[in-house]
Amino acid sequence: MTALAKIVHPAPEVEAEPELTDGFHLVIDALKLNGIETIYGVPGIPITDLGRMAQAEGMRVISFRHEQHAGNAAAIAGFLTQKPGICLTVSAPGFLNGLTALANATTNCFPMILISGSSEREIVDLQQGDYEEMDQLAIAKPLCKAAFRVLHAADIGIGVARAIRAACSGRPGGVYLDLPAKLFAQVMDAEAGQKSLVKVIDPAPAQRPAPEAIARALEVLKSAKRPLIVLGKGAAYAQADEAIRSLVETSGIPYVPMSMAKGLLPDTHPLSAGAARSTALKDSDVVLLIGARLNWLLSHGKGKSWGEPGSTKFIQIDIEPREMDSNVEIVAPVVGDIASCVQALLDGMGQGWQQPPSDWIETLKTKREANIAKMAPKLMSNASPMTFHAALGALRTIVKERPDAILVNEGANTLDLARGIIDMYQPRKRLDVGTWGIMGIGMGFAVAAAVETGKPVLCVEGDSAFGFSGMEVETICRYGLPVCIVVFNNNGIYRGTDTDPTGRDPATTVFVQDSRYDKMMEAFGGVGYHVTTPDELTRAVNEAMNSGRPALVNAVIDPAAGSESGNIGSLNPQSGIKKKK
Ligand code: ADP
Ligand code: TZD
Ligand code: MG
Repeated sequence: MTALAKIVHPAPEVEAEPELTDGFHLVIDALKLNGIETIYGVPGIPITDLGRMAQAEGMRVISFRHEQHAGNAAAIAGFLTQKPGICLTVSAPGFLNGLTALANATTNCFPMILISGSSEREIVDLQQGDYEEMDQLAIAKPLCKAAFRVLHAADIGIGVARAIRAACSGRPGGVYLDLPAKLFAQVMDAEAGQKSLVKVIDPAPAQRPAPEAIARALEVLKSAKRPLIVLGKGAAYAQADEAIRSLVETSGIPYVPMSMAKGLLPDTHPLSAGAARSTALKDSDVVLLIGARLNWLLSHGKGKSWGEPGSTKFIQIDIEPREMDSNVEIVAPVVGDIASCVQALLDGMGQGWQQPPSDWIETLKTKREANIAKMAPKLMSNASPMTFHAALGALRTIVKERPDAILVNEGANTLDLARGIIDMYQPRKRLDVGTWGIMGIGMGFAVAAAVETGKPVLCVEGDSAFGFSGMEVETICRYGLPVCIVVFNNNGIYRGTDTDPTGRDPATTVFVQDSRYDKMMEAFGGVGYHVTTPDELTRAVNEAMNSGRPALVNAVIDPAAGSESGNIGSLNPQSGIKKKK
C-alpha cells in the first residue's frame, strides 16, 4: 500500500475512552503514595466500599467492633511508627465514637488522622435531617490539632497531604479529615487524578535548636550539684534512642523515665533513678526535661513533690515553644526536635564535661536499692487469692525474659503498681493510659501494637479497664494476633469489697463477683485460662506467649488488696460535710 492510499482511505479512528478514577480510589492512592499501609476502622455508609477497595488494593484494613478502639489503634500506630495512624468511620455516631480517640491522641501528641464519611453538605447546613446528619468538621475542630474537609475529587491529594503534615510536623497530634459521601463517587480523568496526588516531602522536618539556647542549657546544667534528666513519651516518640542513651551516659546524670518512656534506657541501668523517683524530684537542683510536660503527672513542677519554691531550675527540650513556662519558669528553654537538641547538647559537652558530684549519685543509688529491697518480699508471696504485687512479680519476670514483647497497661492499682514493678528494657515497649489516664485504650493499643510491629503483646488490664474495650477480643481472634491479655480480676474498680449502704443495689464500684473473663476469649476461639496463684499465672502466660495465639488469663486478685484510685487517690475531692459520728 502506498502512503497516498493511507491518506485516502484512513482506518476509522476509535476514540479511546479516557481512563477514569473516582474519589474512593484517589483517597486510597493518596494514602498509599504516602507510605500508609494500614487503616483501622468500622464499616458502614458511606465508607464501606472505601474499606473494601483499600483491601483490594493491598492495604491492611483492620475492622473493629467499635470506632473508639479503632481510633486508639490508629493513635498508637502513630506513636510507634511516626506515621499518622488512620482511623476510618461512618458519619455522626461513628465519627463521635472515633472522636474520643482523636482527642486523646492530640492530648498525648500522637499523630493520627480520623477520616469520617459525612452526610450531604446542602442538607446538613440547612439542618434538614439527613441520614446521620451532623456538622462534623465544626465539632472536631476544637478537639484536635487541625480539621479539613474535601469537596472535590481533585482536592483529595492536597487534603490528605495537609492532614499528614499537620499530624506529624511540630508537636504531633490528631487531625480530622471530613469526606462527604458525594466525594467518593465523583469521577475524574485518571491521569489528572494521579497528578493531583501529593507525596509529602519531609513531613516532620528537623527543627534545630538555636546555638544560644544550647549554650544556655549547658551553662545551667554545669552549675548543677544534683542534676536530673526526666525522659517523657516525646523522647520515646522521637526515636532518638542512641543519642538519648549517649547523653545520659556521657553526662553521668541520673534520669527518671515517665511511664511510656520506660525502657528508653533499660530500667536496670545504673543511672536510672526510677525506683528513687520521689527523692530524685524533691532533691534535684537542675532538671532537664526531654519530651515531658510539667503537667499533673509531674505535679506541675511545684508543690510538695518538688523542693522549696525556686530551688529547682528547669531546662526543657520540646518542639512546641508554647510549652515553655506553662507551669513554672523554664530557665533554659531549648526549642527544637529531640534528636537535634540532644545531639547539640552532646556536641556541646565535648571532652571537658564534669560528671555530677558523686554524693548525689550515691544518694539516689542508696535510695533506689532500699526501695527495691523493700518491695522484693511482696513480689514473692505465693498467697491465694493473689495480691497485685505477687501477680506483678510473676509478670515482671516474664517481661524480663521477653524484652521485645510490648506491654499494654491500664487500670488503677493494676496500672500504678505495674508501672513501678515491671521493668522495661527496650524503647516504646510500654503503652498505657497516657496523659489523661484514660480507660479503654487496652484492646485498640494491643491490636495496633501487634499489627504494626509483629511482636508479641502482653496486656495487663484491670477488670474495669478491660471492660471498656473487651469486645475487641473478637477482633484479636479474627485477625489471629499474638496478644495475651491478663485481667487482674479483683471484682471491681479499685477494690471488690464495697457495698451499697442502703442494701438495695450493688455498690457503684463492684462487678459480678468471680466473673470468668477467660470465657469471653473462648467464645471466639482463643484460649482462656483461670489462675489463682503466681505460679499458675506464670505458666499460663508463658504458654500463651509461646503459642503466639490470642489468649486471656483471668487472674484472681484479692478484692481487698487495692487502694482507692491506685496511686492518685489524693486527687479525689473530699466532701466538706463532716460525717455524723
Ligand atoms: P509524658 O507524659 O511522658 O511526661 P508528655 O506527653 O507530657 O510526656 O510530653 C511529650 C512532649 O514531647 C510534648 O510536649 C511534645 O510537644 C514533645 N515532643 C513530641 N515529639 C517531639 C519531638 N520529636 N521533638 C521534641 N519534642 C517532642
Ligand atoms: N472513664 C474513663 C474513660 N477513664 C477513666 N480514667 C475513668 C473512667 C475512671 N477510672 C479510673 O481512673 S481507673 C478506673 C476508672 C473507671 C478503673 C479502675 O479499676 P480497674 O483497676 O479494675 O481497672 P484496679 O486494679 O481494680 O484498681
Ligand atoms: Mg479492678
